[in-house]
Amino acid sequence: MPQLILVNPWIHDFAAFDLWSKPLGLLYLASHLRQAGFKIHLIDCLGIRDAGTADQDSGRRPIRRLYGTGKFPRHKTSRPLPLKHIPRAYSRYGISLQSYVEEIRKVREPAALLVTCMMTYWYPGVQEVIRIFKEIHPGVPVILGGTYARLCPDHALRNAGADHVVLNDGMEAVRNVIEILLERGIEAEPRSEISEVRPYPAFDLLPGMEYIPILTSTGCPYRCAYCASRFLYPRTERRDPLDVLQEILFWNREYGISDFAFYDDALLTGADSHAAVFLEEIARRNLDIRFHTPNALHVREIRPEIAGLLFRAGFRTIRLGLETSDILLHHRMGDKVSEGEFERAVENLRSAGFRKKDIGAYILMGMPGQTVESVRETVLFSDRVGAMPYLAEYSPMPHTALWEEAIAASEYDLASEPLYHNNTLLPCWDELRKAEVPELRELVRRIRR
Ligand code: B12
Ligand code: SF4
Repeated sequence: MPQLILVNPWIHDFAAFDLWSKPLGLLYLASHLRQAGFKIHLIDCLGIRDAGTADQDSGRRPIRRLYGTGKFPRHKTSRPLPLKHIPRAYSRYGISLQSYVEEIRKVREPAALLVTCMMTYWYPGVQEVIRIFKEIHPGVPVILGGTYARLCPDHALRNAGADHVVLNDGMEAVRNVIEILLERGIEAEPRSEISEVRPYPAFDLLPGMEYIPILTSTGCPYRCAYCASRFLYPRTERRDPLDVLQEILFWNREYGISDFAFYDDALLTGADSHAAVFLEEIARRNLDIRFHTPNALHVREIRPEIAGLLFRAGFRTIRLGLETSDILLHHRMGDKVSEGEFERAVENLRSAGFRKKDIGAYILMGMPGQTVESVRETVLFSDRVGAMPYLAEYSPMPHTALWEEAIAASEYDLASEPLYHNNTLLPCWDELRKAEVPELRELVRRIRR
């Protein structure tokens, strides 16, 4: 049986935090390829359990926090050339180099290496895993897919070191991989007919799972100017709510998982025939299950009955996509929130039983044309209304409506260097505005305390 190595690479960045971060796309791919008859060896460079401490600068295990979140192990590393002038520590987050090499060596004759990458500016991790793999297994094909490849295909083709770059998602991506392997004479004996029905993602390949990310739909009906959702998933597709229910029950029953994080772009859209159906069933069963929404919920969808259901079903971490309280700016960015809607959503959540500390509001900072004052006002507004402010720094991306404006506003060459999409750089703000960021952060810290 041909064996494939699937890798979730390290993160090379100024900062990284494990906010229910798992390579869900790669794990779906793993299940499909298993079904197609391949043996899978999965290496999660961001795995915590097998991380070891060999490379960890402090020599200690990373601190873990509530509900499965926490720090990654980290090893300080030199900044890539385009970031040399940034006076900040840069690290490789994840398992040690030695652990990765050992994992790669475990497979004597891999048929291919498959690599994912979520952020456009995380490609140095991709380069590193591919470089090391090619040293150990020269001549074995390497296939790259995921968000970085899809948003920056030319850059990926030229720089990642992969032999093939797959630009599709879902079943198309699976077919592309099988075709590439067939062209190379690598064929497997399918376990069953490759079905269009999604098998569950292969979390069984990640030992010691503390939580499970769930994807119940793809796409989003909104069109925010700063977001790539429309490009990545032009159509909204929803899974059968009873299938979602079965998946949640399966992980809870078979693996004892209590924490679930939704990865949907639009979890609550059309809730009456979708999310409300499986959440009502979960609430009715009175299970020890907690839900988290690291990816924001839509403010507009938080009606009183939905807020009540979220509370009863066991939602613990609520994040709302407020972005800004400046209605004119909202209008320019896609009208995700209209006047009065945020107040109503928070009021509904509070009436349902959520406390202020359970409700977080994401506030976008660093958009072209956005002022520091507008961010400050939004932070104070969120506090006043009864939600904890969370600053989310803007990351400019190709294939978004704001891209051209972002390029024009930035001192960095965003178009040719994805490292400059890094939100830590606040690449679309000038030095004057950046100088006020520590004060904004301090304001947020004070409120959250
Ligand atoms: C869930 C999510 C998160 C989660 C974490 C997810 C994780 N794994 O760590 C959280 C909420 C923590 C998060 C945070 C952030 N995120 Co985010 N996130 C997403 C989201 C909504 C879904 C990603 C996902 O897992 N999808 C589900 C899986 C099934 O899809 P997939 O990974 O794309 O995989 C499919 C294909 O790509 C392909 N595929 C994948 N891998 C491979 C490999 C091979 C070999 C092949 C053939 C195919 C293939 O097949 C898969 C199956 O269909 C995307 C938007 C989107 N709709 O994609 C944004 C997105 C990736 N995030 C984005 C941003 C901006 C952020 C933040 C910077 C936000 C902020 N300002 O704070 C932070 C940064 C996080 C950090 N520094 O650690 C941007 C990307 C920015 C960039 N420059 O690349 C996106 C695109 C959203 C947007 N605004 O447009 N995010
Ligand atoms: S609502 Fe969220 S996912 Fe949808 S387009 Fe706007 S930012 Fe993207």
